[in-house]
Amino acid sequence: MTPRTPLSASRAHLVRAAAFAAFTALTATAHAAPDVASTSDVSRWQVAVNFHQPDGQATSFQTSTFQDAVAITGRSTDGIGWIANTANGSNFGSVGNWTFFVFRQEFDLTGYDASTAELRFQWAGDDSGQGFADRGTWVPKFRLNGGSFQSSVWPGGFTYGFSDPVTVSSGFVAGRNVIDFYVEGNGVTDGFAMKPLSFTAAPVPEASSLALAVAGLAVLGGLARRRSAPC
Ligand SMILES: [Ca+2]
Repeated sequence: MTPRTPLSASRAHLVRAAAFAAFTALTATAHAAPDVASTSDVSRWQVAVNFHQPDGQATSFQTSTFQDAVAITGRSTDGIGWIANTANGSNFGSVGNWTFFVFRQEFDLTGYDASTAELRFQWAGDDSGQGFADRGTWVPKFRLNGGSFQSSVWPGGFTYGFSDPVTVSSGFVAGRNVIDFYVEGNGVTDGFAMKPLSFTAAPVPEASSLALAVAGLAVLGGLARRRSAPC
C-alpha cells in the first residue's frame, strides 16, 4: 500500500488560502455598528411642527412637512443637547399655545438582520403631559416605522429629565428605518432630547461574501476529495 502523499507546499498554501477566504467571508462584519445619533448631533434630526390644534390628540400632529431640527441654545440633560424648530424652543410668547412636534431620525440597517436589532435609549420632551396647568395632556410617545405609539416612564415626573431606559426589539425593517417622537409643547421653551444607550444587530453576510465563502469551501472540498482518492 502506498503511503499517503503529504500535501505539496503549493497545495498546502492553496488550502490555507481557501480556508482563510471561507472563514473571512462567513464571519465578515464589514459594516460598522448600526447607528442612531443622540440629539446632540442635530444634523441627524428633522422636525415637523403643527400649531393651534386640539390638546392631547394624536391627530393634532402632522408628518407631511419636515424641516431640519435646530439645537436649543444652552439646554442639555446628562450632557445631551435638546432640539426643537427654534433655538430657544419657543414659538409663542406665552404658554398655552399648543404646539405639536414630531422629531424624526432615519437610520439604515442595510447589512444587518433587522429581526435581531435592539435599541436602548432614554428621552425627554417638553412638555410632558403631567397635567400641570398649561402643559397639556399629551404624554410624549414614540413609534418606529409608523407602528403603534409607545410611551415611557419618567421616574422623576419632571419635564426636563430623561425617561427610564427604553428597549425596542421589534418593528425594525431591512434598509431604511424611521423613528418618530411625538411631543406636544405649550408654545414656550419646548423641545426634545434623546440619548441612545446601545444599538445592536447581527450582521448578515453580503452576497459577494457568500459567493467567496462558497468558492472557498468548494476549493477545500475539491482538495479533500483529491487527497482521499487512491494515489
Ligand atoms: Ca414648554
